[in-house]
Amino acid sequence: MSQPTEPDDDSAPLNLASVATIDYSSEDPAHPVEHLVDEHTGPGGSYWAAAQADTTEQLVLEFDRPQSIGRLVYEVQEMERERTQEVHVEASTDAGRSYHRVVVQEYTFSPGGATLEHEDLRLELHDLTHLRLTIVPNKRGSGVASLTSLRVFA
Ligand SMILES: [Ca+2]
Repeated sequence: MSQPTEPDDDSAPLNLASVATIDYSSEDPAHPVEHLVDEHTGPGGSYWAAAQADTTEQLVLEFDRPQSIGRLVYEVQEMERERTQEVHVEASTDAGRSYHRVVVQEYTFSPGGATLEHEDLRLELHDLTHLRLTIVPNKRGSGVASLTSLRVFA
């Protein structure tokens, strides 16, 4: 993104490490989930990756107290492979008993062209207990589920 997209009204993202617990279905020890929420974003940034290829993975933010979300930003970098990764975002307001769909995004990576996905989603979610991301790394092609960054704004 070449244009500044920061809104005037809301400033810093939530410090997810302090307001939520992050559960995950899989983690490559070399690319742990902490890399999702560190300051190393954008091209070449540290990233979370699943431990194995071609499996659908889940990341769940469990908030310490009901949370409103007005914006969600995430990035994915894939330099090596041509593949389509799909990310389902779902929210729960009842302690994870049920989820409703918020958005589904897919992005096709190509080593010679598109290698960095940057999503910046405006949302209007209230009283969330959980936010769940389901990542399908191989909707087309083959590869490992990964995310470079995940930032949530109130
Ligand atoms: Ca990172």
